[in-house]
Amino acid sequence: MNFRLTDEFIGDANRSAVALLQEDYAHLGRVIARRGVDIEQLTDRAMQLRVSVPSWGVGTGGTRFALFPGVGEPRNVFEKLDDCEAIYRLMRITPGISLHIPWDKPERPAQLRAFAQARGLFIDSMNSNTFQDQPGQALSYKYGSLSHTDPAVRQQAIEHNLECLELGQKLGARAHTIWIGDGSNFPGQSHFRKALERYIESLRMIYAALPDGWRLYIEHKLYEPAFYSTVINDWGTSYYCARELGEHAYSLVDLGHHAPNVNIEQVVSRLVQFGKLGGFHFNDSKYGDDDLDAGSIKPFQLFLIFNELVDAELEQGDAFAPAYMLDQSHNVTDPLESIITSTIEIVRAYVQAHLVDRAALARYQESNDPLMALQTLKQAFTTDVAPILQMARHRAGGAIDPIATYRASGYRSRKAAERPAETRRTAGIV
Ligand code: RM4
Ligand code: RM4
Ligand code: MN
Ligand code: MN
Repeated sequence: MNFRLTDEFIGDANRSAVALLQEDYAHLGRVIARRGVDIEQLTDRAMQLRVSVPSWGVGTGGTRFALFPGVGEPRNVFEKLDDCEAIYRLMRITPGISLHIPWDKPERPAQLRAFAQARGLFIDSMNSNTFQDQPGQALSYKYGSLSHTDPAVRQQAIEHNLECLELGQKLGARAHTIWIGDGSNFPGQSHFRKALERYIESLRMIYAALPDGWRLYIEHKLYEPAFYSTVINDWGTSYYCARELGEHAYSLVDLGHHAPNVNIEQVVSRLVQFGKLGGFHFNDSKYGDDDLDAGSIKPFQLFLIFNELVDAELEQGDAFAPAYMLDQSHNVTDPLESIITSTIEIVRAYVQAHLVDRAALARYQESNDPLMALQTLKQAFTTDVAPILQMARHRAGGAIDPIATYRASGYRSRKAAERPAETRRTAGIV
């Protein structure tokens, strides 16, 4: 027994919403036509965007104080993919899945690959984990992994990453993301330069084994779990490492991994300019690496980031292909609902960024008219593009109102019956 969301159910749910959608869509089409924008082009773009879902985001996450699991939580990677399928059916732009190893390590990779394929999904990226010790592991990562002072620990961490690459090849993945928890808690504890040298030396070994056509993403983070310093603390360090390694290494920007008030859109612009923007871990935050839902706290920032991305996309065309991935921890919501609404916010920001009158913006920038430059951005940001997002989903076979459709399906209570709770699951960020 495995309840699945069907196309028929979604089609039925859409039926009652189509008439109003068409009205709203036609009206919005007229509004933006006045600005010289063709709504059909925006809808096409919304349909073509792809956002990857993290396998670890479909289970309830936890804080360092507690984890309050929900009902019907996925207990293994197959059940996580079942949940990803439900998201995909409703959204239609989320077929790519990021896996975390060893949390998602399959016994038979070919079986997992086929399981994903049968659900319209594919594994697009791998993530290594050297920030925890696993049962039976020979050496501890308590004092670091790829940058550890002991070469034997570094070797163990390198081998884990090599294993991820090998497994990823069997699963059909095309990218590998490395985030390490390495750093220090006290001044003097670690020699900054030596630690970074050791990290780069380890990364060279991993990069040398990167399969053809793959990308390596280096993810920085300024603090946590190390609270005084981290080895890959900021985008500059990440950029330097990516450049040292070679053309297939890129920087990955997790929105929650910066100090408060950092101008992330400018960081994005710099990485674009230097040809090293690999992709994103989207989420939102108020204070630190809060892993809240994308667009829930600072929607204008998300828009400004997409403003940079769309600017680059229009200039570089298909050559510009950063990976748009989510990385969130859902503590108080149904994780599927959070992933769905976060995906909607990402598409919203993307479509709004395409609404920016770039010729006018360039003129205001050249003539030093800050007020009108901001107004040009604000005009796009304040346009309600919901009918475009709804129409894009509808045309792709997804849900006009994904949350209402998901709730009406009874998916969560069906899973609660199918998946009796276990005391501790592998899903979720703790
Ligand atoms: C909280 C707070 C409380 C303490 C818990 C464990 O952050 O500081 O006082 O009891 O941690
Ligand atoms: C980290 C980082 C990584 C993610 C882990 C679970 O903070 O964001 O991307 O793999 O959490
Ligand atoms: Mn991340
Ligand atoms: Mn994070």
